[in-house]
Formats: sequence, C-alpha cells, structure tokens
Amino acid sequence: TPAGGLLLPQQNQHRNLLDLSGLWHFQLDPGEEGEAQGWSTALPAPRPIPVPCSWNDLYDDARDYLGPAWYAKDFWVPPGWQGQRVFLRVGSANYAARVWVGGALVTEHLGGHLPFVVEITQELTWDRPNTVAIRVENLQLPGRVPPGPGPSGGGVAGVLGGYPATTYDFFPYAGLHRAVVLYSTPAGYIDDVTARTSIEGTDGVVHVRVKSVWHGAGQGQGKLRLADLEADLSFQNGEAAATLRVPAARLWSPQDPHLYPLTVTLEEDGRVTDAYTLDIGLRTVEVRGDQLLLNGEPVFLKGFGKHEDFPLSGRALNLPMWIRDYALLRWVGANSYRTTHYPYAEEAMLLADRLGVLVINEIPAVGLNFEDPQELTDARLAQCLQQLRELIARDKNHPSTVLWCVANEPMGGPLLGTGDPVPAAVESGLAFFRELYGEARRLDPTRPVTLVGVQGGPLEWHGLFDVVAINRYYGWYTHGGRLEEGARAFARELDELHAMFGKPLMVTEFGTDTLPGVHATPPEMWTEEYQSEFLRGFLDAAAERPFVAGMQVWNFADFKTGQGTSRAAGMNFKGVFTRDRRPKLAAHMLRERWGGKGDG
Ligand code: BDP
Repeated sequence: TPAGGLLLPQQNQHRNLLDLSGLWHFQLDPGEEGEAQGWSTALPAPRPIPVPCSWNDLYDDARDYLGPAWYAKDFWVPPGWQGQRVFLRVGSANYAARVWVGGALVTEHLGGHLPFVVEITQELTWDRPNTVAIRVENLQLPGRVPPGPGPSGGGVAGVLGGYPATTYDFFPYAGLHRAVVLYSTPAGYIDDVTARTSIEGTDGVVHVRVKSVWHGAGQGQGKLRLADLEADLSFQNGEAAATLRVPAARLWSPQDPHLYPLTVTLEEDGRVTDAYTLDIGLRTVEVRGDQLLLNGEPVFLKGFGKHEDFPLSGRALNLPMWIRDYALLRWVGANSYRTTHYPYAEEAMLLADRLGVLVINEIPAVGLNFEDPQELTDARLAQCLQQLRELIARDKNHPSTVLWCVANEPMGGPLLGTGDPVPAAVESGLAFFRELYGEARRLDPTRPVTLVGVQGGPLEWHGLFDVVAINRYYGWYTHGGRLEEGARAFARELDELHAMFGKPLMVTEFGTDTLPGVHATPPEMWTEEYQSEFLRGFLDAAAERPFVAGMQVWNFADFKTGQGTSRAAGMNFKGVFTRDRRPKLAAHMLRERWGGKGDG
C-alpha cells in the first residue's frame, strides 16, 4: 500500500496507466445479499452502466435508491507491466465503497468526491482476465459527512423539505463519479510531491518535498528539473527536499496563467528508474489586514458557486460540461468559483490552472448541525479531517486553488435570523473548527482557510479563519419582494462584519430562484428582472467597500435537487445560466459589469 500520496496517475517511460472507464456491469442490492452471495466475482443479473456516471438518471428504480449497488468489470493487465507494482485508483465513489479484485477484498473507503488508491500487485493474474467489483453504498447517515438528517432535523434542506431527505440542497446523486484506473510504477517509486512557491524580488522560488517508496533501505538519489534548472535529491527514510530559484519568473495569475513543468526523477546507479512531471504555477496567496493578495497585489474574486450537475451524467465527470463552463466563465467575465459543496474532478482543477481561474476548494462538509449530540459531532470531525487530508493531498500543487474551505453553512441554531444561535452549539462548533483550521494550516501553511457562514448563523466561528465568507439572501429568504430594503440590510451587515473582524470578506452566495422566460416590471420574485436587479444591488453595495475581496453569485447554473414544495420541478433555479447553459437576463448584466470577453 502506498504511503498515502494521491498523485494523479500518468503514463511515461517508467510508469503505465490504463483507464477502466467505459461500460461496466451494475446491480442494485436492496436486500444487501451481494457480499454473502459472492457478487464480488460475478453479478447474477447485471445491467450495463457507464463509468463514470451517477446511477440515478439512468434507470427508474435507481433514481431515489438508497442502499448498496455493485459495479463489476473484467480486465486484462497488459503483459508489459509484469515486474512492476500495480495500483487501482478510484477517482470518486459516492459514498461508501468496498473493492474486490479476483474475489479478494482489497480496500474500503468512506466519503465521495475524493480518490483512493490500493496496490493490487499480489491479487492479479496475467494469463486470464481479472475481475474488479466495487460495492458503492449511498445511505444518508447522521454520522457521515455530509450528514444524513440527524436528531435536530435536516439542516437547510430539512427546512426546505425534500425527497430523498438530505441535509443539503442538491440531489444526492450516487455512484462511481470519476474514472477508475489501473497504474503501474517501478518497485521503488515516487509516491508524493509537494511544491510550494514563493517570490523573492523577481525570482520565483520553488521548494519541493518528495516522498518515495524504496524497495531497499529507503535511501537513494534523484533530481528535480524545471526548465533548465536542476537540483539533486538525496533521500533519507524515503524523503528528500530541494529548492529551485527561477530568475525573472513569469508569475501565475488569471491574466497570465503561466505553468512551468516540474519533473522529479529517482535514480539507481546513475540510471533513472522513475519520473513524475507536474505543471506548477509560481504564485503566492496571503491575507494582509483586510486584503486578500495574489502575488502581493489585492485580488478580487468575481464568480459563482457551482455544482457538478448535468442531466443523465448527474454528478459524474462530464468533460463537455467543464469545457463549456470554462468558456462561459470567460464569456461572463468571471475569474473564480467555489467548489460548492464538495471537491470537483481533478480534470476541472487542471483546467483551472491552465485557464487562470481562482478556486475556493471546499471539502464535502455541508449540512453540519452543532445542535446534534456530541458523539455525532465527533464522528463528523473525524470524517472532515480525513476529507481535508485527502483534498490537500490531491490538490495542494494546483496554483488555481487559492483558498481552502472547511464547511458550508454549519448551523448552530435557528435559521435566517428567526432566533439567536444556541450557546452550546456555538461552543461545540468553535472546538470543531479550531481543529479543522489548525489541520489545514499544518498540512498547507501556504494558503488561507475559510468557513462559509449561513445568514443569521453564529458569527464567532468566522473569527477562527483568515477570510470571512458569507452566504446572504436579503431580498429572497428575507425581505422577499423588497430589493432596496434587502440591499440596505446587506450593506449594513457588511460594515458590521468588517468592524467586527477587520479581515477580508467574501460573499460566497447571493441569488434568487429565477424561472427562465418569466418576466415582470417592476421586478417580481422568480422573474429574470428580479434576479438581475437583486444581483446588481448586492454588487453595488460590495463595490463601495474595498474590504470585500470577492462576490460569487449563487449559482452558475440551475441544478437538480430533491423533490419538495420549495423546489419547483426538483430544481434549484438560482442559476444565471439554465441547466443546459443558456444565459438568463442576469448573465448579460454580469457580463457587462465584469467585462466578459468575446465569444463563449
Ligand atoms: C444555501 C446553500 C446552498 C443552497 C442555497 C439556496 O449553501 O447549497 O442551494 O442556499 O437556498 O443555503 O439556494
């Protein structure tokens, strides 16, 4: 088993990669009989399913299904891989997974949206096909993250109502949402690379730590290479570090998202035995006073909260969607988004690096409620810490990630100012978030960390973080139909929060449900005019306040939710684009305001 690195597998002259995406066998297991009946070697009545894909939109009986389901596929390992170590990597199994190869249980994992890896060299056969079976189970349980509806109800979504019941306001899509791949490495291999960048004068400084797994004594040599720069790596107990200094560095920024390929090699007896290349960006992010700085200059995040959501493919990796979404971000003049409310596909992060998009990268901690019993909070903390470690391991080298976010709208009492937060819940949350913040900074001291707060929620929690991030709906969930009053209440709160914390402030959600094609003047709730004027009012208030470091509209596009009385047709209609990516009136307004470019 690897030491814990989550490097994106790659093909080169020392390593191999085989993507098992495509058609798999699939079977729901409502009676939970699969394990006892040996489904790990063959499914008795399989239907075809693509991987990656959510199962929900494909078969009627799968849409609202909660329970275990099985995926299986036969594969050959290419003969040229013999003598190498072979690993299986699952990009995202939502939610709990167990994996068998050749009928042997090889690993288990809890939590969607993040990859896990297991070495399967010993389990493989070379003279006949191998079988991989993955049991994916998607129950909404209170001790998980995101939590299933617990003793205190269903969080924000509990207030909204909805079926299937969730603590969050999006459809509980499930399945193998990203690629399942096989890869091979030499016996001694590069397991992890951490590149941290700083700026000194006009030099870009790259400090690189490498972890390797050696078949011998854990010692060895290697090299770092970036353009024509080179440094030696000398491993002690599998770890080595070196620093490269790039003169007259071309810094990474949204205006010029320049990437430098960084190559790490291992050597034995002067011969290169393993190599790994990743593209890095030379840039810094920091908070100074009430400003967020990119490369030492104040930066403003214009953009959206998003979802990985599309008809039929559900929450799965959908490259056409991503390419179109990045084109539309450019069209509308946005430079950022938040990965609401879970980590997005690695391909999306690579594209953000390449296209110069700033990402607030969030763990799947949505729907937390600190009025629940302490044992649930403890179980959730353990899960959040694991997800934070996995996310930082996966995404730490992406220049596009400028901020880690450890939770969305944790609750500590009544919602939307209908009552005061509950003191015991606030205390419990303080201990919880102190720990998460500390862990994020320990794992990655190079990026600020934030928590996204709900309207009317406890303000104390923000004090622990580097950036104050808030979701506000004055003019929608409160002040409905009264846009001016709502915008004034919003502006007042901005000033209060600034006086209270003196930190950079971001509005990470603001928006209104908007039925495409529905119009009214003067603007009325649910119309395109109302959305456009609501957003304009908030943007105006923020523009007068230099401590506001970002405005992210909720949402980029309409998205699927559970069924309920407040979500027409099972959709959240707060997108400025429809679910099939057609602009509403607000998209044009934003484009004018944000200086969107040319074509989509
Ligand atoms: C916030 C949540 C988000 C919801 C949104 C809404 O963070 O997930 O979809 O409000 O109500 O509560 O539209």
